[in-house]
Amino acid sequence: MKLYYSPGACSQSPHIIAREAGLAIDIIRVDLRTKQTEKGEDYRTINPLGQVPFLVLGDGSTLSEGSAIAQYLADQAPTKGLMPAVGNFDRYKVQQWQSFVGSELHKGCYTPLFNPQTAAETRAQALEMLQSRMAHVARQLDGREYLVGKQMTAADVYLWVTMNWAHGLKVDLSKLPNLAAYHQRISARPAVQAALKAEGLI
Ligand SMILES: N[C@@H](CCC(=O)N[C@@H](CS)C(=O)NCC(=O)O)C(=O)O
Repeated sequence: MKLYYSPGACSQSPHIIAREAGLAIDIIRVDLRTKQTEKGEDYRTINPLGQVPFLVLGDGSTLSEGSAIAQYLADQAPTKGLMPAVGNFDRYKVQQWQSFVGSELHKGCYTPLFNPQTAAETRAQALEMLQSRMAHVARQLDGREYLVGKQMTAADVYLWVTMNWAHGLKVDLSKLPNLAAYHQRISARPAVQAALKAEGLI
């Protein structure tokens, strides 16, 4: 299995899931600016969307969209609890949070914040929305260690990755103190540290 990634991007979420699940996976770095892989291939010939993450299985089948990739990888190791079983209501709660992170946080707030061409007013709106959506997350996490159930799932990993972006963009989440403990809890996991190291970030 090959996972195309860019250091610190949303592809880090399936990368961590693969490590948490103990799967043998080759990670291949993509330069998102030049759309070249570390092997010098034109990435668009592999994924026409030019985006990461992108998964290629041994038989050549491909999967795009981080949430789907994370679910697929998590389901390869069902005993790890990264994705609750089909039919368990918690599975849909994990999917709910994956959609929330993907649409309301990642695309809705962070994408305009990452774009240097975003107008100041739109940027201010995205920041305000991010604060309010993270306040919602913090309320949901009140008294809980993870978003769903008692153990970390694919949704927590995706949320954790986006929380790192807040740090990089100097978005102050310090008024939401339970988020710091949540972030640290996930950061401390060996698979998370291993993924950061493999991506050259520590
Ligand atoms: N809908 C995709 C979005 C993936 C995405 O936005 N990837 C970003 C990195 S976090 C990317 O590849 N950006 C480069 C580009 O869009 O050209 C998913 O959920 O996986």
